[in-house]
Parts: sequence; structure tokens; C-alpha cells
Amino acid sequence: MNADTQDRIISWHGNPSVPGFTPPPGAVDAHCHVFGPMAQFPFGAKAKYLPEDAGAEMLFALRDRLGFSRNVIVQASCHGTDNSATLDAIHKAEGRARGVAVVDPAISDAELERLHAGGIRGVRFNFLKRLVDDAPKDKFLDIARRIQALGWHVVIYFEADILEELRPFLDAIPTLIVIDHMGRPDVAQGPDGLDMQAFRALLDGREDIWTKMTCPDRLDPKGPPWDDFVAAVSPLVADYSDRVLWGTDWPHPNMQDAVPDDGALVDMIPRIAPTAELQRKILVDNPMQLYWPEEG
Ligand code: 0GY
Repeated sequence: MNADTQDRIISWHGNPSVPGFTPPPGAVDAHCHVFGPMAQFPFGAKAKYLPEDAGAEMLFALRDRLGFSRNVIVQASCHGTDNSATLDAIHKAEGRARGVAVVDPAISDAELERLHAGGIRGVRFNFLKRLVDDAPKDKFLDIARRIQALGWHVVIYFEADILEELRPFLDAIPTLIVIDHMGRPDVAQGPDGLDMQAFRALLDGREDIWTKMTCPDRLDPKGPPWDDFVAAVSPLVADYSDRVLWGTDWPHPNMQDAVPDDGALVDMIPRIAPTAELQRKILVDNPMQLYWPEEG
């Protein structure tokens, strides 16, 4: 992608509402990203979209507006395997952010250690063809084996139609796994639809597979208040509450038509997690266990 000629995308809401729902103290937004700033942290040569700058200060302003305390910053595909923007944002958060990196399979042990010192606690494997050119399973497995020593986990992003094909790969990963956006099920099928059945079978097969109940805006084409998403996802939250995370997905990479109001996303939380106990688990206890275990 040519950064000089390509239009840059604004994929986030300019004035998100202040939510009516108050997250519990210490709540973690466990899936968000930063973009740039491009002048300091250029986007990758293979980026599939070219966003406007959405850096650390903007992320922290949103965190405070929504009533959250911490962020888990996931390296966005537009930054390739250069994690500098993510590391910079984690550094600026002064202990209130940790991260998930995307790494080159040839990364050295010393560089992995540097990422750990910078607050990285996992690596992301992205299988979405519209976002990455290739997803080499053998090299991913090699990385997964190497990061074990650091106590990291693997975050995997895929769509429901390749879940069965991915099963042997997932079975071979030796670390805890976090699945982004529940592997993108078709929520219109409802809580007992084929996609949810397949996803439940995956969770039932391994207790160390966690997931993020995220992105109603990507998964529910009917739009806010995302009733299909709520109907399909709330039984999952109830049944797997010890391994569920939640996040805004800000700045909503590549969203162009249905940019969500982040305040409305937060207001959806009590609809998928109706009790204070569930809310505390998915917003505080679970992400703290994974990303700040030393504070547990
Ligand atoms: C997400 C979703 C998407 C993009 C990325 O790294 C990325 O570019 O993750 C997407 O386009 O579905 O989780 O942020």
C-alpha cells in the first residue's frame, strides 16, 4: 500500500457517548489497538488499510471517558511485525497497559525478551486473508513453542468457516489460547446455531482456550443495539465465565460504514453479563489473571 497516495481511514466515532453502565473498579479493555502516529511509527509495507493516527493519548482519553482503568493493546495488522507503536503506548500508560505483539518467525530470543520487558504478554496469529498475505501454521507453532518460556499466550483471529480446518493446529498449540471475537460466528443463527455449536465444542475440548466477547459491530449486521449478538453471546458468557474477556476494539480497524459508538458498546456489557459477578469476572478478574498475574 502506498502511504503517499492512499486515502487514510477514520474508523472510530468522533464523539462517543458516556455510557450509562459503570464498569467495576479496575476494569480492563482487553482488546484495543493504536495506529501510529504515522510520522513516528510508519505503517507496514503490506498494510491492507491505511488509518489516520489514533495513538496512545487518544486511547487513554477514551479509556477514561468509558470508565475503564487499563488496556490490553493488540498489535494491529497495519503495523506488520514492527511493534514500536504498541510498545510506545504501553510505556506511556505507566503500568496501565499490556500488549499482544505480532512477530516475525525469525525473531531472536533477545527481541522476545525486549518485548516482554516492554509489557507484551502474548503473540497474535491472524488468519484473515483480507488482513494478511499468509498465515504459516508451522512457523506459528514454532513461535508458540518458543514463547512458552516467557509465560505468554497465543491470540488467534480467524473466521468461523475455517474453524474445523484449524482444529489440528489449535490442538498443537502448547500455550493458553485466546480467540478473538469468538472466531466470528454468524450470530444471526442464534445461540444454538451451527457456528456456536462448533465454537462451544472447541471450548469444551480444552479448558485453556479463552475468548473475547467482542465486536458486535462486526458480527451483527442489524446494528445497534445488537440484539442478535446479545442473544447469541450471553449464554456463552454465562457458561464459560472464567475464560471470557471483553474489549472495545477501538479504533475499530478498517471499519468504514458502521463505526460503533464506544459508549453504546459499553452499555451492551450488562446485557451479555447481567450480574455484578459476571461483570467483575470478564472485566477485571479474567484479564488481570492473564495480563497482570503478579497483582493477583
Ligand atoms: C480487530 C479486527 C480487525 C482488524 C485487525 O489487526 C487488524 O488489522 O485486527 C478486522 O479487520 O476484522 O480485531 O481489530
